[in-house]
Amino acid sequence: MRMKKVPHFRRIFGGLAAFLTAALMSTPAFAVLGQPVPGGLGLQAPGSPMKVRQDAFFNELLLPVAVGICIFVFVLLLIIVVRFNAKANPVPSKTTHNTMLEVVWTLVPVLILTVIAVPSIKLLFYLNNNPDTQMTLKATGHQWFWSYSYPQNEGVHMVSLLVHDQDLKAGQPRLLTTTNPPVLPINTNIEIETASTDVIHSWSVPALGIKLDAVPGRINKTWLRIDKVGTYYGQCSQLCGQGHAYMPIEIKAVTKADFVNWLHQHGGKTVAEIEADIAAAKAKTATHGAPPPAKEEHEKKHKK
Ligand SMILES: [Cu+2]
Repeated sequence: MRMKKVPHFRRIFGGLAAFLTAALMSTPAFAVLGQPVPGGLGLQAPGSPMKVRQDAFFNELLLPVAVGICIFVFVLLLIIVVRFNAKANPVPSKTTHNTMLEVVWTLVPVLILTVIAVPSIKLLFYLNNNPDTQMTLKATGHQWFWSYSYPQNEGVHMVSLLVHDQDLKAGQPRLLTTTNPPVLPINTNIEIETASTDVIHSWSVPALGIKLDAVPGRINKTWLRIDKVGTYYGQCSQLCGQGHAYMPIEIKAVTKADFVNWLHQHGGKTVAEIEADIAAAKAKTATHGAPPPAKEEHEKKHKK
């Protein structure tokens, strides 16, 4: 019986290992930036420095720790099944306490969690501390779509609706494509603000490493920097009702020059241009700082 089982086991494990290796190695080859791929394993390819750091945290620390713990528990289980079954071990030990073992199995998990906590908190600080941002995008959640505005440019806003299956063009991913995606420049620190007009939604784009709840009655803020030109897709990530699956997020990341062109086409101005306007207005109104005319003079003027 035993002789027969060994090759069978080896075949299953061999096949599994070959499949995992092939799948893991082939993922980057067909990885598409900004969207999930059929049969994809692992996280989406990064398009932002925040996602690069999240990937490193997951792939270099969390995943090895999790796999190590799984293997350790699996091996312990195998030992118990083989060595301590009723046949192999007819008279079980009556031991109930072991001080050393209890100290170890309390301390080791605490140590593992501490090791994870340090880089985790560092990463949270990086993600949450807005550096100097050069522009703002505000995403507002509605049941069931997103609208966007550029607070520095009052006139520039858009409503992003789901493109239904029958209207999809070649290459447009299903349930992710929108009618009117917001455009953002690459290599720019962008403040992201979220708000909601009804229930809690969550604005999430996996390849950019961003997920921010959109809560009615308040504005949440974070920041984003995009490294690569491309189209990035995401979905509402807070169960918000019947149409939750049908409010995708699509972002077009373009070069700074293309962004300025796009902004001008939509009647908007860059932050630098707005600042120049303000400086010019300040220069023009500098003389308005003079004291108001005396009371008598003012009355004389109005009597006429
Ligand atoms: Cu939602």
